Amino acid sequence: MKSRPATLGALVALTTIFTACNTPGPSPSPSMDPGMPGMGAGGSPTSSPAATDATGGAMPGMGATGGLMADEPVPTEGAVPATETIGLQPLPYTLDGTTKVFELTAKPVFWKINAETQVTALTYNGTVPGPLIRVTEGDRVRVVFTNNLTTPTSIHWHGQFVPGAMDGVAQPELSQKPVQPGETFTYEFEAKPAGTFMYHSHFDTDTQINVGMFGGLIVDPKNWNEIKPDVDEVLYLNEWRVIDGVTYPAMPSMGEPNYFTINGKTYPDIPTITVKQGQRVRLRFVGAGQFEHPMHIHGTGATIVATDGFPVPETAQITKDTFPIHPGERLDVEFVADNPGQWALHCHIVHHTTNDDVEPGGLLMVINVVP
Ligand SMILES: [Cu+2]
Repeated sequence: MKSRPATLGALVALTTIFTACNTPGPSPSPSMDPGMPGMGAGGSPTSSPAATDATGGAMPGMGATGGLMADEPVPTEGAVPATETIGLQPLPYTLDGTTKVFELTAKPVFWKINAETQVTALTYNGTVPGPLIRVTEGDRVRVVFTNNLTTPTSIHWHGQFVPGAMDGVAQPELSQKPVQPGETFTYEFEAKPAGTFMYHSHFDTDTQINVGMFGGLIVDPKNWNEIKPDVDEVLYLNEWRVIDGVTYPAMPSMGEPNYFTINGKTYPDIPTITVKQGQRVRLRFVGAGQFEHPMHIHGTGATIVATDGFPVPETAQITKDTFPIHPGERLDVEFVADNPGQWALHCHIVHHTTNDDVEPGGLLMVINVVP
């Protein structure tokens, strides 16, 4: 095992350096040129709504655009221990005529990414990822969304062809105003096209998405019952930065994160997928964070059957054993489990298979093919 204290010490030292570099000050850095087009003094986009107090100054703990700065911890205000232990649970709905009505509430919770590690997460319905909304292409979908965070937010339906006013882009205000704390906003759209998607915040995205504000969205084609595989699993990948028990947004500007999760958990807390020999298995990879993850499967190849939800025509399908998943990207892959054994599925940026530099951890899970 690697020396944990030394590593942690180095990280803290690095944090201190980054903190010093990133503290907003009067002297503009090259990336915060006050003369840049579209930028106000201090580097704030002039078109963005500013979070201000009554005197017009930025609120404590908020950047000038209403979001956290990279070196600021996720606020713990209002957070309670999560009552659920796993995310992506199917979200029940009620019917209003033929419209499927779902309810989502944004709330901060303390979320365990493994037995020892707790993060402060901003969530939908208290889990990471948020619950799974699964509908059929052509369904009328209504989502009644309440914001119980202490900061504004919104929901974007990543990959869905929704009307402009339902697209959730609240920063800048292309689709709507941000949903303020305590407010409710209703989204409604026809589910199309079919495929693998996610929903996520589209306000202060550099912070909110990374610390849990994404959830499951699958739209099945109308003939799904005829074509569906025996096993169908969706895997949302994201990253965390936890220093001395304090959660920070995992941003490329802060260097490598130190925790990496599949569906909100690190190895060894990611549930094993058990399949019977001969079954057809679909894995749906989703890049929910902001780092690339080349996911490598042992013991088999798998065929890419859909990219970003769109089916790949059979004549264009390719089979691989390593699947680069970029931020925002979805790859659906399928294989027939013809090789019995316990097979690793892991990121091949192998640092991403550590928990705070300790291996094994992170983006590593087992597919158990039983005879
Ligand atoms: Cu990775």
